[in-house]
Amino acid sequence: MKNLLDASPSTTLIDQPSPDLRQWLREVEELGQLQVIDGADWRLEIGALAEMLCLTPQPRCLVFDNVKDYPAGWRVVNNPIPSPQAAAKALSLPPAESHLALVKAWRERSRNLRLLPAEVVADGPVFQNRMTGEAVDLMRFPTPVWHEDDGGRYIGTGDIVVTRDPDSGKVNVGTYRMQIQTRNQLGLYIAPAQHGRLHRDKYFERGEPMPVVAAFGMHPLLFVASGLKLPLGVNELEWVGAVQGRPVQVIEGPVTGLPFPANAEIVIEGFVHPDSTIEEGPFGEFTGYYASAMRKETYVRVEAVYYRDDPIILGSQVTRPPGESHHARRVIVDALTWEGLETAGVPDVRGVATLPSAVNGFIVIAIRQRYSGHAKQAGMIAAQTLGAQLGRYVVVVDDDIDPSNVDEVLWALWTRSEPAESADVVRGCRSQPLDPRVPPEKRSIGDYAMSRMVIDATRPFHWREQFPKVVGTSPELQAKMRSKWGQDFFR
Ligand SMILES: Cc1cc2nc3c(=O)[nH]c(=O)nc-3n(C[C@H](O)[C@H](O)[C@H](O)COP(=O)(O)O)c2cc1C
Ligand SMILES: [Mn+2]
Repeated sequence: MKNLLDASPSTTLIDQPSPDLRQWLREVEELGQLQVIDGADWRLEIGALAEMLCLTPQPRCLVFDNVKDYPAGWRVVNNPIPSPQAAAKALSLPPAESHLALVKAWRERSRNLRLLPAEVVADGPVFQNRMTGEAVDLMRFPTPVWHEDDGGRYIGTGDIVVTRDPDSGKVNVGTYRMQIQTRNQLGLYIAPAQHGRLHRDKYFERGEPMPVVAAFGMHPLLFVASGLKLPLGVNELEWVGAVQGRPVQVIEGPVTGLPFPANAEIVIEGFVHPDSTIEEGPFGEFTGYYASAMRKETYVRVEAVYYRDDPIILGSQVTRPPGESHHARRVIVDALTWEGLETAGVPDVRGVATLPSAVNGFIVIAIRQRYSGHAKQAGMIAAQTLGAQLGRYVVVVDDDIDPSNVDEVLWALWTRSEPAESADVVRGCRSQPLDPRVPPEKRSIGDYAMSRMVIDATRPFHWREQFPKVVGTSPELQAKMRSKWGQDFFR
């Protein structure tokens, strides 16, 4: 199926090339948020520095150059979208002051989003170098060993993996981890229910290998989209085209026919064969735990590799949260949860935030209470939205609380909830194998359902007017202080 344009909105910038990772790095440099690090070892040092530098007050996008054992210019990037400012840029939104402002701006934008088919081109920078057949050698790239107990080198962390549904012909792009096993074997872990996994199951049921394309190094919006649970059937390349207002330029791979960005840094083509497995893992995961022991997993037999001159691997140091910034993705996920609440008819939602320290295991909803039961309704529904995939806790707060501010949320939780009355547990909700708290006996039978707690931390509706008055300098008095002592005084 060709991804040719059937409709192009007037705002489309067809004559311009799709932005690539290099252009993005220049933009981040202009923001003053880029840091180049020379001389790190691919064995653990890139991973350690990436983790440690994400914990600084103002984390930057890191570019590792002159990696030990590799030529200058063959780089590894981490934390490509280091700040809310950069997130706004990546999502083509005007700069916004707060997380909530970005979520609101995104909700406006996404209402008019129309998928934009990719533009197929014959050639691109990714074809500057190639290795095929026996010449394929994945060891050529400065792939890090990210964590001390990892089972090997993971070239696929900030990757995009392209597959096609053999029934509908629809293309999907997902981020799934890829471990280099040998010079032409790439481990590929796709969790159950992922779109790429549904594709794989269909090919395997027919006894056929699954064609796969993966790119390492591309504009970070592609990585954002690829790590997002967009609806099944949505081609993430078309979604990126819609957000950027111009089609993503793709090449259809000579081996698989699958599309990949023409200006990607490194691309592989190959096949996942049924009944063919290799040792994969362990790997330090985003939950903050090593997810799985070394075990048998399917892999890609790589038939061709294309790469640009001086290729750049886009990595993602997945580690104990908050880790690298997933701000752009959070904006979209929070907007989706908000949308879900409105679709279900919950009125007066004023904010939604997942807290970075708990990935999507802790969701906060702010509402303006309208009736008794409103808060619990919002919490129960939010607990089952797509945003709550690895959900654990949902806390509902009044709209004087910024749901993205941990201090405000904990204060509200402590002072406005009463554990014996305000919390409810829902059992048997969806979780997944990466959830570290799934007990061994359930894990062994493939039962990953876990419980969720919904906590109403709003002022109790029926006596909210009698709730003690909040202490704090009023906005008016704050403004007066600012104008008297000057804005800089409060930095
Ligand atoms: C950095 C990063 C690494 C990820 N690694 C994996 C992985 O190894 N396996 C997996 O199944 N999902 C992984 N995910 C989650 C999926 O990318 C995400 O669920 C996405 O929705 C998958 O795309 P799909 O919905 O089209 O299947 C990762 C996400 C990110 C952001
Ligand atoms: Mn998908």
